[in-house]
Amino acid sequence: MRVEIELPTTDSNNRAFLTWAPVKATARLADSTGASNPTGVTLQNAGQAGGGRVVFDTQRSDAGNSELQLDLPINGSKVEFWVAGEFQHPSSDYGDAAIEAFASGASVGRRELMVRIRKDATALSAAERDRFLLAIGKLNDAGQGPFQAFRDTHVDKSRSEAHGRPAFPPWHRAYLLDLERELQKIDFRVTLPYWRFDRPAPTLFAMDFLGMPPPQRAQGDVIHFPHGHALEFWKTDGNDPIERRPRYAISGAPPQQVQGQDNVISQQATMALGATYPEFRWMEIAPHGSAHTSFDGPINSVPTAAKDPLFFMLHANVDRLWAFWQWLNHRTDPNDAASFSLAVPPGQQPPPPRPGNIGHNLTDTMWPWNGSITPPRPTFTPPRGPFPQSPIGSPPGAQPIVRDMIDYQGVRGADALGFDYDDVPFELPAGVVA
Ligand SMILES: [Cu+2]
Repeated sequence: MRVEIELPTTDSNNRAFLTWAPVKATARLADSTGASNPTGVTLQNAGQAGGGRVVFDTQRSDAGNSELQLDLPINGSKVEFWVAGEFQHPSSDYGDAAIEAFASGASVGRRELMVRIRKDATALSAAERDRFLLAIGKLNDAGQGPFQAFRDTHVDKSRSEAHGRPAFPPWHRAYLLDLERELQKIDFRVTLPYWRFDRPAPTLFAMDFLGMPPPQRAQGDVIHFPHGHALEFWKTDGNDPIERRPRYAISGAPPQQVQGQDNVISQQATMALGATYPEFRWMEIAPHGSAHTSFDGPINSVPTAAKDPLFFMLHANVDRLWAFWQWLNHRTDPNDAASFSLAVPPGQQPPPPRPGNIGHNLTDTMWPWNGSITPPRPTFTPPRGPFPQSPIGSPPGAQPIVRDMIDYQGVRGADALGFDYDDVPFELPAGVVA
């Protein structure tokens, strides 16, 4: 007897991936020798100790169990079930999570997989850290690789596509996902780690992770890496190395307030900005902008920030804060003005006029993936695009629109975008049923 388990989020090399968002999977009797009709089978979470874990349900839910009974017909037809990564139990390598099928106490099938989740950079194992660094280092390829297109996307001439306006969170969500998919082409186990800028991160700002500048300011701000480090030969814009020097004591976190003004405010204070989108997106200034300006170097200004790999970890945290806020306040319905709105944050000045607010409306395509060179879009050749498809699913499609970025977990029924954060659960909103 043999049971075959199939997941929709499987790549062409038969590797399966899960996040916290449940997917509809199937089990069937691929070999019915000795089976009765129907055959009672138990699916179990069966990964390695300390590895990724899975939960099952008979319907789409946010409350699965580590075991599920199924009756499989002897004719081999498929029986559907739902499976998700168990919250707070992500994988740290491929195959450390698995589904195992048992019949009458004997193992009759096993499906290895990965619960692939974005994690706090300070919580990565050395192997996870080095896989990420190798992948992004390879994407850069000493300045000759595809990374330059990401750097060229985030420049002064594209600033108003993504900054100071409502699409700041969705645009950066797409930008990160585009980069993450490129990293996963290099190493399918990699996800973007995030820098929790409201907490000390001594293991991130260290020689073996993001490198360090020389101890004395007079020696310059060029980041040094140990010989053999994956970012040792990092270059952008021709021949520029990474330059960066913290303006705060690196053993701590950047200050939450500077001269009575909000600076790198805590996650709690960020949530307290408000439960509506216009209130929340004001986080673009603090903590987001303040996190950037916690350093001397390219990272502290929009046109140059993406030269530094730190940018992507800083922005993964900005995106995580949005995701956390969305979960906390149930803000996943794009048609709800509290989830997305063009309104100016309360008490703030509107940005300079932009025809039709193009690029910031819910149904607008996003540059560069739309390929547009028509003003008010930037008029230079878009460095990136169309949006890369993931080997495990098609969303958000080749030309994502702003709305595609909002319900990234698909809690309202659409397909998930394929990423999740280690501390942001999947939760079905009230009134949304399977
Ligand atoms: Cu930006």
